[in-house]
Amino acid sequence: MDWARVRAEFPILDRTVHGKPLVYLDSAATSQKPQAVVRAVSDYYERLNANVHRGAYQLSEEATEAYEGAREKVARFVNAPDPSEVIFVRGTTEAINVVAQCLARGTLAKGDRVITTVMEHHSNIVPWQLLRAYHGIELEFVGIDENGRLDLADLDRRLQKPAKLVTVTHVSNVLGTVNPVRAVADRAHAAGALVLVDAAQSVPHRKVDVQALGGDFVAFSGHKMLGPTGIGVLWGRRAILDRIPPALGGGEMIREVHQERVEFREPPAKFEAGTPNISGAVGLGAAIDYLGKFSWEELARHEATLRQRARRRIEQEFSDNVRVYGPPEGPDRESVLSFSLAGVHPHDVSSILDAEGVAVRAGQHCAGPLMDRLGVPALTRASPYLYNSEAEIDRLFDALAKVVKVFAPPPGAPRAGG
Ligand code: C6P
Repeated sequence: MDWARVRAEFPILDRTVHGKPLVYLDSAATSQKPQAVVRAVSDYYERLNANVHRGAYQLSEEATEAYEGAREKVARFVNAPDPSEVIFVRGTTEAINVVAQCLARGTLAKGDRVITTVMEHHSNIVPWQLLRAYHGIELEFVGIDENGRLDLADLDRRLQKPAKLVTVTHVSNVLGTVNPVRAVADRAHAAGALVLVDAAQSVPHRKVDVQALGGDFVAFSGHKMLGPTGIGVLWGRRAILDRIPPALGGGEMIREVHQERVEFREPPAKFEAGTPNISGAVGLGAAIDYLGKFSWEELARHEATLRQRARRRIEQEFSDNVRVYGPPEGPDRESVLSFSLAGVHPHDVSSILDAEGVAVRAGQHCAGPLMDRLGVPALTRASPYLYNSEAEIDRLFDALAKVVKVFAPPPGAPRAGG
């Protein structure tokens, strides 16, 4: 694969910041979009725009076809048994909140146990904390080991008592750990619990097959996988979707409404109240088509090359002052590279990198409990994707060398700024 040509398909990557060519290394926060996705969205508005599922006219039928076509693409992309199991939502956060609200209505009751993990993003913690506060559920956190891997023995211990749900991230947005979701799901199911998988950080980088993962719900966001913002997916097993009540009520999701009675439509409509993000779904479909141009293996090889470059530079030049978090290179390690630089706050690191044109994220990464567990206030995170090059990884570390110079002068040297 000619990755330089791939990069050329992302117009934003041509721009400069602070007079320097942009090096975008924050794709775990949101990915950039190829021209094909931008064009699909504008094309939708230029040629197809109408509301879906309502109009008895051609334009609405075409918009509906485009929207439902995107659903079918998503279903094939994640190997869902049926497109009716694919619910369009705003993103991972909304998907998990929808599950929480649906389960709060009849499945989870006061005292029921929900098990999450300490490495979750806030979007897989706070919805459950809300159920704890307002519905009286109990919430527990599975721990991690020194390398940032999930402690399966801890999960087993917790599953010895009845639990209703185990909810786990497939890939950590901070540690890059790829969790053994199938093993977690099998254990949880054996204990009679449902399983939710947060696939926000895995779907952009590796084949996610919802059937192979073994969960009951899988959530992910379009904007991290080259698609537009404001569109995401909740996949759920049809038998469960049939059984649980909807989270939101309104138009589109009903069969009949009378003063005393309401009947819902079948999934997915039951879970999609109101006018959906039609252009977003079309853009997500275009992102899936775009990703389909690469094999997962060649994408993984490219990302591994970038990571190896980063690791080499760290070992050779920063071994004294940079600490990388998460498991070592291996099959259970994904792209994100979170690190601390001795004596320098991550916000200072990221501002100096920004001045050099390098965009990374600094802070808690919406993972407060994980920061507590790691005993750090914040981390700097570089998260490359398919459009990045080894030369850009070098730009990151050349800029980091400047950070070191500014903040950590060798003993005896004058401090920067006098
Ligand atoms: N993580 C990051 O910089 P939304 O915002 O709904 O699209 O995705 C939320 C979310 C859920 N789970 C995981 C594992 C995630 O990484 C994210 C988003 C971004 O790490 C923004 S905080």
